[in-house]
Amino acid sequence: MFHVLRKSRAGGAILSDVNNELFFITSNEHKFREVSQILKAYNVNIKWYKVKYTEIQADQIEEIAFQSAKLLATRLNFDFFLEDTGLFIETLNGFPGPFSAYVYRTIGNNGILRLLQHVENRNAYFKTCVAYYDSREKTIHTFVGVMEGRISYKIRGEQWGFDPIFIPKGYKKTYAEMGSEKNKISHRTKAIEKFALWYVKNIKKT
Ligand code: ITT
Repeated sequence: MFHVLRKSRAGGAILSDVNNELFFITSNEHKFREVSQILKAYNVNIKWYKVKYTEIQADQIEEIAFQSAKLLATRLNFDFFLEDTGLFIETLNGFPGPFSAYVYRTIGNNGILRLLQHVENRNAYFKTCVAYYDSREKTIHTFVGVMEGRISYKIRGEQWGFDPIFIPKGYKKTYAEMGSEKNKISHRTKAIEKFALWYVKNIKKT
């Protein structure tokens, strides 16, 4: 998806033109590691940029990612992207979804397993929405990736976030047990690959 923020100023000198750099804004080191790895295959190098900002609350992670990028675009004069991710559990009507970070911090994986105690329907999916800000065109582009799967009955593996309780469709292991194999198939990989293909075609200068 593509949104114009405001018209570009002809000839306006901007940092991204000078440096030709791409920044990934996140507070999460696991995300940064995964995304850097995925983008290597596309020859896209990124720099980690940490900045505090107030994330809006919304029902859709696409809206959260877009509004976050829009807010940061008023403060940053270079090309960047960020991403928002949620875990959506079918039997809980999509909860925690856009509230995933809060739920992880509060009840955590044990809390989710308790909510699903004696529940047979374990269907769930992860969704990531990447929002990229093009500082020259003043536009925001979004890219979505989804991975369906199910919630395990126990915590399995020691990776980050919900990885120890999520089993992707077609697999028996949790994301946490899969190690680096997660990065070949994950929700984040799908969203970042869509972004990378578009970025290499439309933006990246060699
Ligand atoms: P940002 O600074 O990039 O926003 P965050 O950790 O707050 O980092 P999100 O809001 O996108 O990121 O993530 C919501 C929650 O989902 C958060 O608690 C993560 O631990 C968890 N999460 C995100 N991606 C995940 C993944 O691939 N595997 C497991 N858990 C994940």
